[in-house]
Amino acid sequence: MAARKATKKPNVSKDELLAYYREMLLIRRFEEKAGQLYGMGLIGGFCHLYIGQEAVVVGIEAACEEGDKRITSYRDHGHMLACGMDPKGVMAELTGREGGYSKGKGGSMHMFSKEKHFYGGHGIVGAQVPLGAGLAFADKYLGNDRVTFTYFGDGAANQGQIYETFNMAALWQLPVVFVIENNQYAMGTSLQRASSTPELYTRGAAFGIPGEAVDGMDVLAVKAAAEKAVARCRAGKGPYILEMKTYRYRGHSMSDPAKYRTRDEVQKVREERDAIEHVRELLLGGKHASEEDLKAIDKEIKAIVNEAAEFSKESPEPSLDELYTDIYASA
Ligand SMILES: Cc1ncc(C[n+]2csc(CCOP(=O)(O)OP(=O)(O)O)c2C)c(N)n1
Ligand SMILES: [Mg+2]
Repeated sequence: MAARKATKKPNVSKDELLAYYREMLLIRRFEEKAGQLYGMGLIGGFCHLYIGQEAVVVGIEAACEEGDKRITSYRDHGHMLACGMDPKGVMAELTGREGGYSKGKGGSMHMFSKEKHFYGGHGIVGAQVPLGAGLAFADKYLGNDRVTFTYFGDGAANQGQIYETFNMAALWQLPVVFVIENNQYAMGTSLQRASSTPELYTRGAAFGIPGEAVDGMDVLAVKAAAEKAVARCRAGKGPYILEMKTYRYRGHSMSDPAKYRTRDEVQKVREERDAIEHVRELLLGGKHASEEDLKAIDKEIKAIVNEAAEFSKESPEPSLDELYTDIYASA
């Protein structure tokens, strides 16, 4: 991945930059804490961290309006935090406790919030993509101008159901933005080894769905691209593809020894393209904030994350009666 092009005086306010800084930092510190709790045996099962990819979801959310929907894969903690779900409820779900979003019965990959229009959290690769088109269909049917953001990975982009979805989404001109989070790897397989065409943003061409590649490590670039895509959808012009060029710093999941890439590769991205560092430089360089201001934000975020971790340890395990609830929908 090429180093970031120098950003010329971006047209963005101090408050916006501070908000993006805070939101990305919350995701990173939350994920670091989740990694620690996993190491301590407090989180079981699978746990896929989002560290490195923060600018994607924060930039997309900056272009959303109330009522817009989002749906994603199992790498979902960042998406939940960015759309305003409570860090305590997310962390308690990770530890399998009653105070979690799915009452401790779903875990990392299965959380939802109707209030925040977050539709999961899906463990089957690509499964959320047709569901995302379905959400967009519902909005079109109801005649409102809401948009659904359907996220999936570079690995998922090679699945058959993605193309069935592209066909119907284009045919029905659905208000859906397909966000491909191209973090270069699908488990231990690099995009170069698994994909006949690495330009994933062109994958809708056969269906007449336009797309573009975006520097997914630059929150401002992500926001600008998302605003364009969303305006197009709201105007009834149908689906759009945004391929976010991003990178995950940690393994695929907590149990990944990451033998398929070198430490230098990861280190280089951290040094040259880190999304949080980028905004930090814009804040300091533009004299919008001092080192002290940023330290105070860091402290504030750590307190939120520590509070979530404490809650996730203190909340009780779900009672045995819960084995029999939430199985069938009640009319
Ligand atoms: C249908 C299906 N096949 C295989 C798997 C196993 N699996 C889990 S994640 C994954 C890789 C997906 O990679 P990508 O779409 O790039 O997303 P990322 O993990 O990088 O966010 C695979 C093969 C699965 N969960 N579901
Ligand atoms: Mg991937």
